[in-house]
Amino acid sequence: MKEIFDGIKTAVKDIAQALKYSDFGYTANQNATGDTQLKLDVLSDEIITKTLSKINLVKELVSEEKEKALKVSGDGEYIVAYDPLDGSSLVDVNFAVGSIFGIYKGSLNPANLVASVYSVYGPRTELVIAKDKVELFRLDKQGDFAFASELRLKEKGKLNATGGLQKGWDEKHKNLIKSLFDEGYRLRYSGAMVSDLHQILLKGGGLFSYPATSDAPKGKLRLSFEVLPFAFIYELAGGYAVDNEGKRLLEINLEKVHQTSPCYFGSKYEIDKVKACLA
Ligand code: P6P
Repeated sequence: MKEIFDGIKTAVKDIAQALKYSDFGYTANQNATGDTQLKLDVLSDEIITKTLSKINLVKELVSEEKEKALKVSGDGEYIVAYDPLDGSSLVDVNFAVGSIFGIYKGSLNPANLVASVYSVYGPRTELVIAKDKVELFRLDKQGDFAFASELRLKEKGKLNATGGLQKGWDEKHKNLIKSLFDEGYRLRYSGAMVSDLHQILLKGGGLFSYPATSDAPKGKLRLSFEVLPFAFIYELAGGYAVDNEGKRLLEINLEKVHQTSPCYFGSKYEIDKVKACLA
């Protein structure tokens, strides 16, 4: 799988460069989930497609910006599902955004998710690779991703990242969020899941939630290239990732490429609380 990781590193470096000077306006098109595409969404998708489709191990690409899976020339057994630029609507306010990759062996099924990778384009360009452990790398002056540290979640954290329109939250979710703030948790939410989840991972714990809401009863975040890659990472780092019934996200039945799910990611104390509040 090293070839795939190396291909992702190359694409991430190219996207980091593109973000600095490219036009961050909107196109006239929408993606499969109805989001109006930014020129940077399309450019990032093109960069990743060009880079990964050359890798023989890769047989198919699934992207937030592509309606359907794209079969590529490789005769390998890996499917790479990715969000090319998560949080892209925040580039115009210069917030940290990133790319998210799930690497599936054989078919697009949570049980076949064998590795996850994500990048964060912030003051530094960082990369997290999760296969047998969760490792953080930072782009150095020589243009290489240098190993920085292994990432582990503690039993409990202090951060509460609360997604979704609050007027659309149900009572159980409202009570869960309030109980954490009543315990002194700090609100940390930027609107880019990749950056919000990265912060909780690097600070050692907390809760990120994007619940079912009245306007998004099945949640907003996409399973194959957003939710499941982070569920894999959080569990490997010693945390938990569940849906709004407290069930493991990595056991969900994935039927459609752009399928969404309510999602809760966090350390043990917080996810135990989620299960108790939502039961
Ligand atoms: P809301 C970004 O568009 C995104 O897909 C995730 O990165 C982020 O967590 C979520 O949507 C933000 O959605 O409804 O809170 O603005």
